[in-house]
Amino acid sequence: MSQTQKIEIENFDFTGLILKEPKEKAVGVPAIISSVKQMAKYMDPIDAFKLSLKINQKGGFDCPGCAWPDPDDDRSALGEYCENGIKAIAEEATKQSIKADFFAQYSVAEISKFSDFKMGKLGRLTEPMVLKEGATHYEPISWKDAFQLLAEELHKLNSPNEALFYTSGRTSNEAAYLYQLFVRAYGTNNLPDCSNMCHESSGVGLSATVGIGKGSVILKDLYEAEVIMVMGQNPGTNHPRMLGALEKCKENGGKIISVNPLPEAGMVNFVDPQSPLKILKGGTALTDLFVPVKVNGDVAFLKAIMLLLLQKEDAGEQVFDHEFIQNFTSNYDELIADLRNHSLEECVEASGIPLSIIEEATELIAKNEKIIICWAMGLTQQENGVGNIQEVVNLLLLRGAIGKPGAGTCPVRGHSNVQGDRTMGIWEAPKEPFLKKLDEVHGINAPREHGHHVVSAIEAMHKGECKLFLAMGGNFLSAAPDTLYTAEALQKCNLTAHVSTKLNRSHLVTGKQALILPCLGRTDKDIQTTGEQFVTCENSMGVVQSSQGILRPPSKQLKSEIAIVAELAAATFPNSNINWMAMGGDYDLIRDAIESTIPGFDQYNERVRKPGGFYLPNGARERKFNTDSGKANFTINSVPKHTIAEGEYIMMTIRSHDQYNTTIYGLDDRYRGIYNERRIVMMNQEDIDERGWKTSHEVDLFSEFTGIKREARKFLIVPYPIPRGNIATYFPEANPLVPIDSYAARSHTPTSKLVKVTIESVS
Ligand SMILES: Nc1nc2c(c(=O)[nH]1)N[C@H]1C(S)=C(S)[C@@H](COP(=O)(O)OP(=O)(O)OC[C@H]3O[C@@H](n4cnc5c(=O)[nH]c(N)nc54)[C@H](O)[C@@H]3O)O[C@H]1N2
Ligand SMILES: Nc1nc2c(c(=O)[nH]1)N[C@H]1C(S)=C(S)[C@@H](COP(=O)(O)OP(=O)(O)OC[C@H]3O[C@@H](n4cnc5c(=O)[nH]c(N)nc54)[C@H](O)[C@@H]3O)O[C@H]1N2
Ligand SMILES: [Mo]
Repeated sequence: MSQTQKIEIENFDFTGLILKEPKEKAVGVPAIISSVKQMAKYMDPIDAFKLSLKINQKGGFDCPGCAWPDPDDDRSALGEYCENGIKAIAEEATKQSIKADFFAQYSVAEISKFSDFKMGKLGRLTEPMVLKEGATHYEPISWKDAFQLLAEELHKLNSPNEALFYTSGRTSNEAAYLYQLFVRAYGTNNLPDCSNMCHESSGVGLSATVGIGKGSVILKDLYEAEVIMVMGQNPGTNHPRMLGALEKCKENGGKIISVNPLPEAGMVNFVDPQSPLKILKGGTALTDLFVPVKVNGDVAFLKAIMLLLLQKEDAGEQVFDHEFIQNFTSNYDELIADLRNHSLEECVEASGIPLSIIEEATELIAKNEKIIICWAMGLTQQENGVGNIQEVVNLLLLRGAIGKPGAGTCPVRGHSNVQGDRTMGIWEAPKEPFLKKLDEVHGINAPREHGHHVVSAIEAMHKGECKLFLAMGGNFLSAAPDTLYTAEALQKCNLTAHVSTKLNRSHLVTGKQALILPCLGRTDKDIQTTGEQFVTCENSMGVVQSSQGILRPPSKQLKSEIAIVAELAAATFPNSNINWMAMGGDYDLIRDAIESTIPGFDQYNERVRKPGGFYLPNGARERKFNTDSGKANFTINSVPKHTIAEGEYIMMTIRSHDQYNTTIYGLDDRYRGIYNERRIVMMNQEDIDERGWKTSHEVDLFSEFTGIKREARKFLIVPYPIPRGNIATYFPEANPLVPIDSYAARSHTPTSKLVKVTIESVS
């Protein structure tokens, strides 16, 4: 560790809490005003206008916000945008930029004192920088020297498995494919990615039950569904365009059930920003039934529904789809036998939900055929994240609600190309057929031994087993669990290097040496030796589309992620059989290689040039279940039990309305009525009263796990309608409390929504 470097993992200053009534309506005029303000403040007006016409349009660029799909035909002429998409774009296409003089002026230790919000507002990174061993300041380095340094450090390692190659989910298909090819040609499967912290539980649970790690529905199915149950997701903030789809469902007579410990604004009432008439009318009440589940009460809730359905069956009413169960599933008898071992009372109690509400939900599920269940982090970031997803599948299978119009599974992805990155082979546990193809197509000898996921990668660095960390995007330090432990782990590396658009905390807590490699973003024009390029992405529903930026990049020194991988590979393997530089200069060649390696990409270059792109094959959608049994599998998942000691609470760490993961756009959480402060704890009023505290009371938070006590200091209490015994804080401020060794069984996803904490008063 460099002596001069202090571990400054957070900025602890309060910014001045203001509380208002939580909103009942999402989007509408305030959202338009908020997004226009954001664009006007940080972007060049002409750039803002050009971009607003191209967001998520056919032939435009893919919004770097979320992975929600674009309509196949009826795209809004105003641009398929949303408030938070605009914020994501304004953050990237900002007119501010950071140049070498900034790094000369401020030492790493000084920059570490900036808040995440302030850091983001510094603007785009513009030239490659190096932090030399023992140095206090970053200094400029040429691209050639940067690649040389990385190549030398890679060659110095005792084994390729001592290097780690992280990916965040904004990386295009082409960049992801080339990157994993480079990593496997180098000789390791150490490809941890943000998905490990995100929807990994969905991938594992769905693969085991329905044979594909992705959802089974397309956008049209949501419009046609009779019931959509949204579980553990806050679309008003994180997938605002999804609200439009839910509204269409309602207009067609569908019902929406929202299962969440919090009454999230977007789910209560939605005003379509693209419809002036609807804005005037005041919008649609989206949620028909709000189910205030306790944190981690979802398996109990789903089992309670299944028990009530079973009671109906026992009484002679046919509510299970026996024909479907007979023809397409296995393990039905085992599931029913296990269900009979559970009592309804036990499940109702563990869910925290009044029986009457569960009965209402059951009626909706029993009376309707076309059922979709959508979910996000509330289900995946749990100890039993995989069990949660498998239980969702059990319910859908009992009702035959998969592989037919208007029905199926809908995990709503986070990063705009996180699903595509996995399709391209960004995975620590690749399957043999993929590796075999890679070997054939590129003449490499891809390693077969599985590599590190995020949690084991951090542990391996901490133990000194991994010494080089390269990140393709993201903010590993702040996104990972157990911030202090992760900081120590990164500091044990010889070299940490980040391909990034913006400065973040991962650039400041480094190995002995560090590199910042600045790259083009989604909105930037990308010109290579053979001319202007486009890239492709896969959205949450398996549609592959092109994306082409239109703005002049903020600096001539920026390279595309693809060019960076190509040049790094060429520097690392001077005598390679693979023509890395040719692929870096002409992305069509990478797409040709993808077509040869990965099923579903036939005539890739041709089909992706058609407006709207193409759908990837999806077995579950056609009731072709690619599992060992060849059928969809019912699974047995136990109801989690939590022993909560006196004074302990279960904490979930969630996103505010003004952030994109670790990027803090602003300090307000408008829909929740929490303004100008992020260091807050949402807590039930009765729990607050029990402690004798008042609003804004200052507290410290502690978590104890496997004998280690962790802390996060300085938070303010905010009364909020949340179940008793549960509290909520924001990610990443509360990440120091998420224990490194607390993760979901089988998916290794950190339990960011299930952290046992105690709260202590400061005064
Ligand atoms: N604007 C914006 N958009 C984003 C992001 C962003 O940060 N900002 N992030 C992107 C990424 S990477 C992702 S993964 C997604 C995240 O999208 P979400 O999953 O919607 O994000 P979170 O804020 O983590 O919200 C989790 C929700 O689950 C609920 N919840 C917590 N615990 C439980 C539980 O035990 N059971 C149930 N039923 N609910 C629970 C919380 O109250 C909250 O409403 O959004 C993507 N889109
Ligand atoms: N406690 C807690 N922890 C969590 C979560 C939680 O809910 N609670 N959520 C988890 C989830 S779902 C996720 S997905 C992870 C997110 O983990 P990450 O994906 O690692 O984090 P981000 O904050 O999205 O990364 C932001 C950085 O990405 C870089 N960047 C942005 N666009 C580009 C680009 O186009 N190219 C390149 N090369 N770089 C770019 C910028 O430098 C920016 O600072 O965090 C996880 N951590
Ligand atoms: Mo995510």
